[in-house]
Amino acid sequence: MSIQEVPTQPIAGQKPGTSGLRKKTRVFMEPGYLENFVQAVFDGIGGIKGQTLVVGGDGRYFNDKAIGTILRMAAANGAARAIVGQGGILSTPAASNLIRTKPADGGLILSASHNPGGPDEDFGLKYNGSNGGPASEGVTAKIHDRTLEMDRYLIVDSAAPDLSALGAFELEGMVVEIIDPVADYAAMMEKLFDFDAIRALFKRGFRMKFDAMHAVTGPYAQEILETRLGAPAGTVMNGTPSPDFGGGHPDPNPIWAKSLMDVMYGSDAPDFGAASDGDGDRNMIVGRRCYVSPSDSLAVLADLAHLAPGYSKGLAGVARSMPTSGAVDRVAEAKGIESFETPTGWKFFGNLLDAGRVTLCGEESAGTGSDHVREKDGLWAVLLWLNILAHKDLSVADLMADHWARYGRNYYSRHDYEAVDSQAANGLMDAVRGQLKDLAGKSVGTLTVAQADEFAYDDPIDQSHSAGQGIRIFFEGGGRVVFRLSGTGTEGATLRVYLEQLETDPARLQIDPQTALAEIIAAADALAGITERTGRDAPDVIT
Ligand code: VG1
Ligand code: CO
Repeated sequence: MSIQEVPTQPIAGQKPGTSGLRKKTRVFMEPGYLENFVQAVFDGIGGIKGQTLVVGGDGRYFNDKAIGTILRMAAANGAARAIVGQGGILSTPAASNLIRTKPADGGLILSASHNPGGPDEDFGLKYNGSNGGPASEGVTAKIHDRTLEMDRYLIVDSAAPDLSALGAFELEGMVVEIIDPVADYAAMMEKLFDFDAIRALFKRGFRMKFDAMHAVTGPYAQEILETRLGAPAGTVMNGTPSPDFGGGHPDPNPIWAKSLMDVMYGSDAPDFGAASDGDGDRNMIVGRRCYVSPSDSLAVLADLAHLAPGYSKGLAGVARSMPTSGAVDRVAEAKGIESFETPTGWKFFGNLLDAGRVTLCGEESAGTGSDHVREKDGLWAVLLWLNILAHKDLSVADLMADHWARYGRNYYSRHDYEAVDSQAANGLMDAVRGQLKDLAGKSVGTLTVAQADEFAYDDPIDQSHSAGQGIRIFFEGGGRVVFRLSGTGTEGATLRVYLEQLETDPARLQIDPQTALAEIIAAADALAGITERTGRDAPDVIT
């Protein structure tokens, strides 16, 4: 066996963010850059001798080459087995499932999620542990500490096997098992959902469009929706993964999934539309001329999940990230189950899921999932919606109207200011932070502040403390604004402004969200001086 020990030095800035390490692809391609980080992961988790690892990614540019390097390094570091999706493809939830069921000791997922792909776009890598979920903050800190003292990495000389053929191959003492990326995932979905009822729904003429956005969910959606559930051919659009996602942003929101929105708001709109992101963990839900906000989707799923066989016993509890609207809390309250508020990022749901305290979780950024894996899961959410619609026989718009009539409506929107000068963004956050302690009772425009703080979280399971997780300002009358800087961007800073207003007046449940939120939007600008500090007079993306 020929293992090379390559001397190296720490590389500045290899600090994992909300969801692993994300950088420009060209940065990842610099000699030794990927190698340094991968070795820091292996060292940071205490070595991988004798371990089984799952490896796969969303198929973006550099995915296959990076996997080759990772396999050669895993072999050199003494791993026993690597399970790899054919062609290097694995959606994030499929990878999570494989880690849990094979079982494996952990996995490396190559994706920058909803960020665009290509030589001049973004790349990313994250480590998931043996529960199938993103590394905790503690593990991430150990990996980061290790990046600061890197001195060598290990790699074998032999080339990694070609990823296109299924089967088991040997790489200098390590077995590389190349598997069908879809089969195990599709089997799990068949167990959770009433496929007969969904099949019957399609037979009755129900029409849907699923936009895979040229990303990883194409093959999964084709197999599950068209082959197993009998949806007509052509239900899946943009279904072939491409290294640059057809030149778009694989971000399932009304801006980037515009072609789907056009279909859903067009004259011959189908009953149901959905989209998923680069790595398959997010979802957008849209009915005929009825966009469902991710926070509302979470609330509806929590309310009606018991209609699916996998959740027929009801839910242990629910969790949402702090910026997500309180709509799901209202459902939890009515059902008498626990609800938790965690910082942004799926890693914070892991302990609650492992402990059996929650069954469903979600984020305003179009992530919804359950205890079936330890990642958010785009297609899972779509199938749960289909299962619910199959039983309810209602249009999405009518289902939403029923939900709001019962629970009230949490009007919601997120305004993103992208690639803002980092200093200006930090200055804005500092300025708002500086006002916090005197804000309660003050009026801002037409509103009065009820309470203001900077969100910190104490994990109820392991008591770990996470500070600085976003600034929240609550207004009298059920309004809220949250200011937070993104942890997944690769250029400057992204300011996220999350806006929410609860409405319970039955006559005011069908207003355009930007109109319903006008006072909150004005208050956010008055508090933070967004225009003045960022030089932007409008957000880059409104979702
Ligand atoms: C964003 C979202 C967050 C999500 C994260 C990873 O993070 O806001 O809710 O968990 O992306 O999602 P940030 O720090 O940019 O706000 V994904 O689909 O990249 O795995
Ligand atoms: Co994603």
